[in-house]
Amino acid sequence: MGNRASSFLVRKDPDGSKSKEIDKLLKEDEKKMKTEARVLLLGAGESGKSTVSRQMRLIHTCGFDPEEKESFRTTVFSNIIEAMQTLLDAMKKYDIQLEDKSLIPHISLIQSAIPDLNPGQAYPHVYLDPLKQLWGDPGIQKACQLGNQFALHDNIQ
Ligand SMILES: Nc1nc2c(ncn2[C@@H]2O[C@H](COP(=O)(O)OP(=O)(O)O)[C@@H](O)[C@H]2O)c(=O)[nH]1
Ligand SMILES: [Mg+2]
Repeated sequence: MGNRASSFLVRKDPDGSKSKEIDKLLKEDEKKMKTEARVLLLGAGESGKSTVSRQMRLIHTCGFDPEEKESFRTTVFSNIIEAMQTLLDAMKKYDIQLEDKSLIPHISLIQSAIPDLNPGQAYPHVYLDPLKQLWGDPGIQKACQLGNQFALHDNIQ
């Protein structure tokens, strides 16, 4: 088995150039690692690990490239809808009613599957009024006040 593996390697790298290339990469990595400070962030979920790491990137490196920023934008969209779904679920759990009953038809839109946005795609306009109106409802705000009881992200306000 060992012989077969080594003969395979020899065939694939007859002049040893691949091996030299790997050695060079290892040396470069070693050099790079000597100048690198590695930080291990430990903490419970939602304790701020990702936020600290993003802050360090913003302060000490050149921040985020356009592709990353675009991925954040699509994440913000799904987070907004997910937060509203969480609030509607909490209202059911804590028996809180929407004060404005005319908003009830908006619930099915919010509870339906969240569309995946393509890069550069605007937020679907159909969500704008339902989100604004639901957010303005005292029932939703009451659920929001109870947010610490069902792990509502505290950045939704
Ligand atoms: N008030 C406050 N909120 C924070 C701070 N750092 C993070 N957060 C918020 O806490 C939540 C969880 O943060 P995140 O970095 O995702 O936590 P992780 O789960 O440990 O990665 C997010 O809503 C953050 O906006 C902070 O220093 N102060
Ligand atoms: Mg995180």
